[in-house]
Amino acid sequence: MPEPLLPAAIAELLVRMPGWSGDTNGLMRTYRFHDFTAAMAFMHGAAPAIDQLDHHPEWSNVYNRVSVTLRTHDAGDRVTELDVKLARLLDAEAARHL
Ligand code: H2B
Repeated sequence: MPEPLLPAAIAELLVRMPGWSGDTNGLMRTYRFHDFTAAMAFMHGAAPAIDQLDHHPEWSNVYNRVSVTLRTHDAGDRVTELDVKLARLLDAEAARHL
């Protein structure tokens, strides 16, 4: 089971994660795509890799936007390395649909 990251570690990571914000309770980002179809393609495109990682985002869609919160339920809803990994995975997939 991954350990929660310390506040200082999260702050340091966020400096090099453009678009992301958050704290020990969650990493947050809202992606904006051209339209609804692109937003859906992003969510569907990311789904297999998310399942393979076995670590899932809390995310919601409004038209062309997808808002994401990442935290680890198995670690008391704190941010762990798995959330950082998932953030990078989502950024890579989003770049394919922007
Ligand atoms: N996703 C997130 N965000 N946190 C978890 O703790 C988590 C998960 N646990 N996806 C996984 C699934 C766990 O429930 C399964 C049984 O591995």
